[in-house]
Amino acid sequence: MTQSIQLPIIDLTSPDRVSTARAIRQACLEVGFFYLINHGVDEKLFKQVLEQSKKFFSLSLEEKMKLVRRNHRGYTPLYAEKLDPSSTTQGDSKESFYIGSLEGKGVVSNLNQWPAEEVLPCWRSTMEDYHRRVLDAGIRLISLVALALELEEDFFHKSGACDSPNAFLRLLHYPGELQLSEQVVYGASAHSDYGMLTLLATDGVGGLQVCREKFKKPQIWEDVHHLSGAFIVNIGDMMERWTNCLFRSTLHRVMPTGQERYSVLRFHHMLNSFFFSNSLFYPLFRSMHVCGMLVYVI
Ligand SMILES: O=C(O)CCC(=O)C(=O)O
Repeated sequence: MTQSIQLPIIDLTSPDRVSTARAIRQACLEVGFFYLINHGVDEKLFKQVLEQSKKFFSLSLEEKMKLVRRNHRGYTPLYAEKLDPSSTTQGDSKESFYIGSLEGKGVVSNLNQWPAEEVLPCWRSTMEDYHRRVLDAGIRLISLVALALELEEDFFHKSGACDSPNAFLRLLHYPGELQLSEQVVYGASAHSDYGMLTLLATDGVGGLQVCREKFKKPQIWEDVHHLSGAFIVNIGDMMERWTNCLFRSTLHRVMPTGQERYSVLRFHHMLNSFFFSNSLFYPLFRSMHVCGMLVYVI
């Protein structure tokens, strides 16, 4: 039987920011996952997002394929993705819809695709509202992450990293029927996220699992429970790299449960100019030295 993991709970409104930052640090060192509560995104809005997401995925395949993914935005059909390329099974049993940043300039502006208003009224405005509100929560969280790294609270903001985040909202639908073959068909096969932070909200149906020791064989997977109203936050590869593996980008997957499942992810990546700027990398690398965990040498 799979064990469950007890993730730490971080309260975004706690007035004691020093203790909160300490708790985030501990969570990121040990698991790379935590629950975020009091994040300011209204439960009612999340329910509307789930409703609208259900409406989109219930459209005919022909209708959904009109918005097939282009420029990393739009619809991806069932089995079209396999997050673990080493897995010998067919593609992942999920369909998804990607919405890129709303604030893009130049070549990235207006690349998002939207269902027509007459097909799904209020769909676009609901998604845009949610996208912006989760961005606000993410930006507040990033200040605490800076503190957790023993950096100035406004480190990421001052360096311009939050000005126009390269952030994606991703709607997911796992249809839920179990295959009657020998092969396990994953909802989402094992992977880590490549960005900085991910904020995940689900409809409460289980299936999410984490593997704390990605290099250990056999791998041990633990169930992550739903906590009503909370985001499940995890660290991505970019943050793991910035912190020289101090913060962990943990392997995770979604197992089939036989139940239909909906989830919504918001990925926070940072500006490319931030990522490639050595002068900005340097303070993070120095802070790794303090922890005696130098792995990458620049
Ligand atoms: O749907 C979920 O609970 C997680 C999905 C996920 O990890 C992903 O798509 O990167």
